[in-house]
Parts: sequence; structure tokens; C-alpha cells
Amino acid sequence: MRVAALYDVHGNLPALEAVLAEVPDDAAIVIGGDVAFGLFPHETLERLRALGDRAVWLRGNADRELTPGEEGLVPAQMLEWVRGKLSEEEMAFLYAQPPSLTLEVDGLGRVLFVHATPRNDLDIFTERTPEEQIAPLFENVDASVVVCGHTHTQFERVVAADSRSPRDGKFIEIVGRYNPQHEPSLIEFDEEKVKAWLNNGAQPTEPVARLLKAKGISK
Ligand SMILES: [Mn+2]
Repeated sequence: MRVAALYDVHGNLPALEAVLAEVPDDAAIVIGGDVAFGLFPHETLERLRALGDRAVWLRGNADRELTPGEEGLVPAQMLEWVRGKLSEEEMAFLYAQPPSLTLEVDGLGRVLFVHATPRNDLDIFTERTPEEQIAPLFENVDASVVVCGHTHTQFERVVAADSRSPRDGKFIEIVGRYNPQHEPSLIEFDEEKVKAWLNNGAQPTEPVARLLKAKGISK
């Protein structure tokens, strides 16, 4: 299965149309939450629901907070405006979506999709958040890749994780980062850490194997 993950559309219908035009016909679409909270709430939701079975949905904090009484981040005044643009059925539809889902993706294996982090739909981490703060958010995750949105910025961290959860030593360690939006693409690895994991039998995913090759770290 190939997947296009469309996160944080935020009611931006023109941008959504532009992105959908680029999604290959055979790709499934993961809608990663925070769908309606923006300029065209109803139209955006209608467009995405018209994708039918091709789309699988997650709930973001801004979808959840449309239902009164929910804790979150969204300014109250804007919340009222967006609520006024949606039907009760539409808000209930958004609220009913799950916080996470797992798919088998070509070349990646088991991929976990969440809105913010595996822990909740509100936590924020960035490209510069230190490892000791990130690692606890991803502990006990049974997936080779985790796709997160919520911050509206694009970057990738490469992690090594031990499926056996050793009692001493690290369960999860960040070993590199990748940002294709830099010019040229930014690829950084901690070579010592990577080599230690590879020597212990760690298996890189296909995309990580390509990055390691590009940096001359493995063959
Ligand atoms: Mn969000």
C-alpha cells in the first residue's frame, strides 16, 4: 500500500485541492486531523468526505475541541466562528474519528499515524527538541515509522529502537535527522551511534538505508 498523509488542512480548501491533484490515484489517503478549523470548514470537510473509502481519518485537537467541554489549544472566539459553519452531524463525525491508526506501507513496514504524538493530540515537539524530551513520547511504540503533524513544520528524525525493550540501555535513541526542505537536503547522522546499532543487528527501513548510503555510512 502507498499512502499520502495529509495533515492539518485547517479549512484551506484551495491548498487541499492543489495537494489532492498531486496524489497518485492508487494511493490511500490518511487525513491526519485538524481538518475544518480554518477559513472553509464545511467545504473542506465535504471535499475530504467525498474521497470515500480511499481516505482513513484521525482526530486532531482542533476537531475534538469543536465539541463543547473539551480541553485544548484553540482560541475560544475562533472556535465559535467555526462551529457556526458546521452542522451538528459534521462536528460529531470529526469527534468520532480515532486518535491513532496503523497501516502497512510499502518500503516502511508498520507505520503509526497520530495527530501530535502517540501520547496525545496536543504535545508539541520540533526539529530542535532535545532527545531526552522526545524519547518518552515515543516509548512503547510498536512501529518502524511514526507520522505526526500538529506543528505544521516538516522534518524527520531517525531513531533506533530495540524491540526487546532491554532493562538497561536505551529503548529508543535518536540517531539522525533529515529535512528535504533544506537546500540542499539536510541529512545528519551520529555515525558512532548508527554503527553501534548496525553492529548489534539493527535493521534500517528502506528510506533510512538510502540516507545512510548517501552519507557513506553503510553500503
Ligand atoms: Mn493540531
